[in-house]
Amino acid sequence: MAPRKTASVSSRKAAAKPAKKDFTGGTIAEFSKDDELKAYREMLLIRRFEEKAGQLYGMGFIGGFCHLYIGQEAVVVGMQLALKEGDQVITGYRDHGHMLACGMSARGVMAELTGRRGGLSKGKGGSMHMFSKEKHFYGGHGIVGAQVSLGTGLAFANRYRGNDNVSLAYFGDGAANQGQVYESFNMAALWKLPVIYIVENNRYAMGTSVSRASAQTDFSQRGASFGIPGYQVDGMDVRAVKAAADEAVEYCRCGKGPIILEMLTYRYRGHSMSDPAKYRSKDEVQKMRSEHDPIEQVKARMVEKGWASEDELKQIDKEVRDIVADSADFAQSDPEPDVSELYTDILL
Ligand SMILES: Cc1ncc(C[n+]2csc(CCOP(=O)(O)OP(=O)(O)O)c2C)c(N)n1
Ligand SMILES: [Mg+2]
Repeated sequence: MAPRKTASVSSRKAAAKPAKKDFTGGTIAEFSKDDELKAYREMLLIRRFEEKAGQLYGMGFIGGFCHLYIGQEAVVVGMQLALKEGDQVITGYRDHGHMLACGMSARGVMAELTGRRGGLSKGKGGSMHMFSKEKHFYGGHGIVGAQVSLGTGLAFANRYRGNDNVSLAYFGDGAANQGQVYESFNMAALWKLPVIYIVENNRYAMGTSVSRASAQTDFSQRGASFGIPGYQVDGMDVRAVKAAADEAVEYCRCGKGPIILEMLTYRYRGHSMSDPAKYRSKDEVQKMRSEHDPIEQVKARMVEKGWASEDELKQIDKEVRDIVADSADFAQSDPEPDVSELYTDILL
């Protein structure tokens, strides 16, 4: 068996200049003050949005499924920082963070959660099914693993059209065990499709830990038999994600084919809104929160470097909370779709 690779993509270039290492041994991007502030604001928006969504769910405003992304914010925010206009994103049902990172409006996402007219799917898709052609976001999918095939199809379309866009297909550690993932890997490698497969390894698929369900727990190696390179990345550090994203995007954009990034991350909340949480201890969750929280890491760095005072950070938090509060007000006051809309935009 090939030796386990634990370096991030960027470590391949690390020979010339010793770079700072994250806990996987990969390099981390140097962030300027503006980079840190941007990452902080965007991750905080996702965190506060999800906290509010959890509250609205508890109050009965959101029906059906709702999967929160709290804890995993650095993954989408770091990846998004490496994209250019036209690159596409597709993911599963834990999708609110991806949509906000793609620039879709907080109002549109929240109103979709509450099933209102102003929601991104006009109130008929719900938490797991939202799309934005304008922001190149292709969902939002409830069928575990299906987005991997669709994301491969997006890459095929880019190749066919001869543009240089890259598609990002996000999926979980559980989804990584689906058969269609490997059919996709085969085609993507065969045709050198520009797709980045991002495995968000948050250690659990519903209540099943990775070690109970996976024979090969190093997901970065899942493309080995197709010759797809893969790297593990500290998915709790937005700078490590950005460094890996930059190199993966460059690799795909210049026609070398698909690449896998395994993001080592963690979800703080339950799988969905009802989760007895018997499969892990409170200490485990608390340890991740206190030692690896992606937002606290940025905050601590900025304060230490004197790039932002506690007051300035509080002001950012206030601005973010205002956006979220506005989205929640809208999501409660916007009307539900008219009954006459029941069959519009629906495939029968
Ligand atoms: C094809 C299919 N099988 C099973 C399910 C039920 N299901 C929903 S989420 C989930 C776990 C997926 O876990 P993972 O891929 O690790 O994603 P995470 O929830 O951790 O983000 C399962 C089995 C489904 N929705 N679709
Ligand atoms: Mg998982």
